[in-house]
Amino acid sequence: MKLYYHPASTSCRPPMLFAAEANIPLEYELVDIFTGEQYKPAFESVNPNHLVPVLEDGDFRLTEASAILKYLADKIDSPQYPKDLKERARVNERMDWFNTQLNREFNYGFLYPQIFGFLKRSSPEVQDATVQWGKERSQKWLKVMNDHILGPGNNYVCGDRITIADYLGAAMLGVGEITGCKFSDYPNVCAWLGRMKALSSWSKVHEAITGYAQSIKDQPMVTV
Ligand SMILES: N[C@@H](CCC(=O)N[C@@H](CS)C(=O)NCC(=O)O)C(=O)O
Repeated sequence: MKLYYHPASTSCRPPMLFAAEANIPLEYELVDIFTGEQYKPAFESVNPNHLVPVLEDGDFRLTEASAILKYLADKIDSPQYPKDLKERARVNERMDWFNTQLNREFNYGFLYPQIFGFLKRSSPEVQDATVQWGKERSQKWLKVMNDHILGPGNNYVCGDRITIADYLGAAMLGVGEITGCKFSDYPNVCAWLGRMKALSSWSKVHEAITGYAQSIKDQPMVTV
């Protein structure tokens, strides 16, 4: 199987981390999204959304990090995507929540406008309002995560065992950690992120984004 990817991409890290931890051999094909390779005809024919990741398994192509994680887990019959109806529904619920609540407001609404030039808003007023709004919304979701999703009996987001939902969520929050968020008001979130960072492949998979964060470390950042 082949994964079209970019190492600095938050959406690529979950399948990369899961594949590394589960010893799933993947051929990696770099798509340089910083130079616009995703818009060139060669990649457009692979994914007309112009986005990575894309998984290729023979003549089957799959986009969306969440769907790719589920496919990889099922392909190897992984207990990290349980078969039991309710357990699986819980994993799906958490993954949808990460994609549609946390990622949208924590990354796209709060961090990315601060760290990626092309997402900076057009005036300082709009930028400040965007970041403030994103921060407030992120705090809401982090509190839900801290108080209701994680905690005693829930070392991971679906209970006491790691699932593919943890891979998705940890990559999304990992960007914050790397850019200076301490999450100190959310001790359960900190402890969970610590458990995820202890995975043996974590550092390698996060090398590129850690390097990027290092390059902007003197830039002022609003954090949580
Ligand atoms: N919903 C997609 C989002 C993928 C995505 O946003 N990929 C970004 C990198 S993290 C990308 O390829 N961006 C290129 C661009 O916007 O031109 C998923 O979960 O896989």
